[in-house]
Amino acid sequence: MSRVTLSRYLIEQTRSHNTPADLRFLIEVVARACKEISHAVSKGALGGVLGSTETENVQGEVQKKLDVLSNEILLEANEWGGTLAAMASEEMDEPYQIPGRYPKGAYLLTFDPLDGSSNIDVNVSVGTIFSVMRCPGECFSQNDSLGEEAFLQPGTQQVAAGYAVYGPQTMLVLTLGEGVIGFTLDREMGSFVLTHDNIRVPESTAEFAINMSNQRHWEAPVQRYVDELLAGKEGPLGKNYNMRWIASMVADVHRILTRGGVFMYPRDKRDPSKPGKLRLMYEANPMAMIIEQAGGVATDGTQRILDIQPTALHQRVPVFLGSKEEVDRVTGYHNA
Ligand code: AHM
Ligand code: MG
Repeated sequence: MSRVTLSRYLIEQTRSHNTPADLRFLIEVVARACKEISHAVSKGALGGVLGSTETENVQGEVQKKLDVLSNEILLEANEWGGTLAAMASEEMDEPYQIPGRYPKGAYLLTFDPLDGSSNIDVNVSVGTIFSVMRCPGECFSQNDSLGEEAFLQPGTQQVAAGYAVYGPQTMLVLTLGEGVIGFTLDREMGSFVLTHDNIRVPESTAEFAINMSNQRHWEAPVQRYVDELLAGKEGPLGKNYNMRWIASMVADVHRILTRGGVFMYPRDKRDPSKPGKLRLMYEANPMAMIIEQAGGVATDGTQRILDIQPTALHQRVPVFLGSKEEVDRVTGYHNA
């Protein structure tokens, strides 16, 4: 059977599912940028790209050289194609405006250019997460610069979401709102090849992912749930659970899409101004769309992540996602 590349898959989608041609082009360009980031990440010390810059991002976090480089790669790849009204990145304070010399388009692109970047220097998987929405109304036809309001749409409005994971293999996982598929980068050919059709998250699981070092800061429902997981067969859940924490959301979510599991980054009591660590627009929403499209569940502990009305571009939210049985249970404990 001939190999189905990302380009071919997207062209077939355009024909059979009326995926608009400009959305197809946009996804192709994002994928091309991910190939470039994959290449830079894989060079490591040989490319002089490891280590930190002197700067901090808007979240007050130290930026890695590869955070900055990946951000630039995504901006440069996507600014000229005429598909976008604006972009927003975890690494930038304000929305990025399409330069006046290029045409504008109907979509908004948000991304975390290099998620899990604390893992870069230790050669552990990192990734790029992205989300596509429509620019509301005819906002792309205005000459003015776009403010963050255009981006403040609930995750249900996403028309596409995906991530690239830069691990032993580079993979691109994508949803256009009708299931989830995965492509593996063939480095010799330079193309993403369809390798994972119709990815599904198993409903039940015996594996969980959480940063246990924060345990003393968690709220009561999470304390209760994790106590029960740790109690194993002798506890109320009646089975033994295994734990994994990669500290790259992309890699943890990829494992859950592959063999099930529950991922948690709860709110904790350290800093009331930070309700969780992960960002709604760059991490939680795209991953929630992917997980739901694969049959899993994603909540902030009390409600569906995709229903949250964003109030700020860089808003943080608690995240519980993965196998339905477990996410429903921990969400139920919050709502009890
Ligand atoms: P980043 O976008 O600055 O890399 O932060 C997000 C990452 C996630 O990939 C991961 O799940 C989490 O932070 C790990 O946090 P911690 O270091 O607290 O374990
Ligand atoms: Mg990041």
